[in-house]
Amino acid sequence: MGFLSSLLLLPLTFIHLNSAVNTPKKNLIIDTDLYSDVDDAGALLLAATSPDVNLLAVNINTKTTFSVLAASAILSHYGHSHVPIGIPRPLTNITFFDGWYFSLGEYASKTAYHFSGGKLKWEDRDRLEELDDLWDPVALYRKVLSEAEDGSVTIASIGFLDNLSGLLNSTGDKYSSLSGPRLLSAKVRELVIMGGGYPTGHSWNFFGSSSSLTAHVINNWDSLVPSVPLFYVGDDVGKYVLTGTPLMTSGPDNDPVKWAYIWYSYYQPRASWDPLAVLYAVHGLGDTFELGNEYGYNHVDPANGTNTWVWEEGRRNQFFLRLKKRNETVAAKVDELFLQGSLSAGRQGAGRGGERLTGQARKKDGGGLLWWAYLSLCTVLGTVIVWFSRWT
Ligand SMILES: [Ca+2]
Repeated sequence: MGFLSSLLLLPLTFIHLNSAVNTPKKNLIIDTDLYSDVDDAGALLLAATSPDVNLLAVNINTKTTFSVLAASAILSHYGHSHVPIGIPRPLTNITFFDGWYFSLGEYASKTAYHFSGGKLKWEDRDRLEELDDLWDPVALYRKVLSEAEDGSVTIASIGFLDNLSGLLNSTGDKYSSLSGPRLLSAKVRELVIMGGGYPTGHSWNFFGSSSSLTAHVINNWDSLVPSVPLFYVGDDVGKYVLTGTPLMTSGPDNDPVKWAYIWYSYYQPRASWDPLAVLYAVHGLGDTFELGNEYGYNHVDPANGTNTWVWEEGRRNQFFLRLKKRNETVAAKVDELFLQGSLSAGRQGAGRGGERLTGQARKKDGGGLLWWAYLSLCTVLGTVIVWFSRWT
């Protein structure tokens, strides 16, 4: 087949790609500690802008009003103001302070204030607990799961496991007569947990809130919910996948996650623990991940949150992931998705936040448009090259 004939077939290629996009979206619930690290915001960006995701709910597993308001602002910016949000009570007004490195900034309150266009508004921060729009996380889990198609939901836990522990303890209610474990068994396809080290580790997500609640979920999962596989994205997987620079330098100026990264890291790229967990939750292993084990299970010490992999051949329901590619290659992929998602929201006019930012703080986003034009050109040229090499 000649080169010109191949060019004529290009539209068919795009029709094929389009049909792939029309495959059923993945039902996803995110459980996040959007507060002490900005990679949660990056993970929300990926989930909210992926064409392959049907975002059912976002549960917060800290107790600060700023986490809720920031989540609402981010979801609203990407056109998902309808997605329900849950958080445990009572709420606090505590903000993040970097007492480890004394180098990281606080972003949740700034995102909440400067991009307050979500369903939950900055002006309502003192009466959030009274609002029907703010869910109890266990009730939200139960409502959303009860309404979902059987075996269709993926849960991505990218913070503490307190809410999931509550769900496991829950009993029948107005949403479902099933207990928490039975509801999970009926509705959930897989649970993805960001946290731990493999084969052993001491992870913030496991000890930072409650080691005993983490142990409750992980140590009892296979007996309470044996039909649902559990996948771990360990601390080592995303630690050296440094991302955020293209978003910070070239993302649209009205994007709350761009600003969250700037406020948190001062233009330094950040580890991608949570974005990689969401990437796996949405796309599976793909060409990015591989399984680190064939058998065994995770055990968490309820006293201190330390985890250890137990190599038992008869247990084949839990898996930890490894990267299949170099850290830099995976980082480039995440950065591309960050920027594509950010720019797509800007083009659709979904994001109108950031009005409170001063002119001094804002920057022109012309670089973002140039980057998008460059990506589009690369896509077209890449398609032409593939067809040329295949058919000539
Ligand atoms: Ca997190």
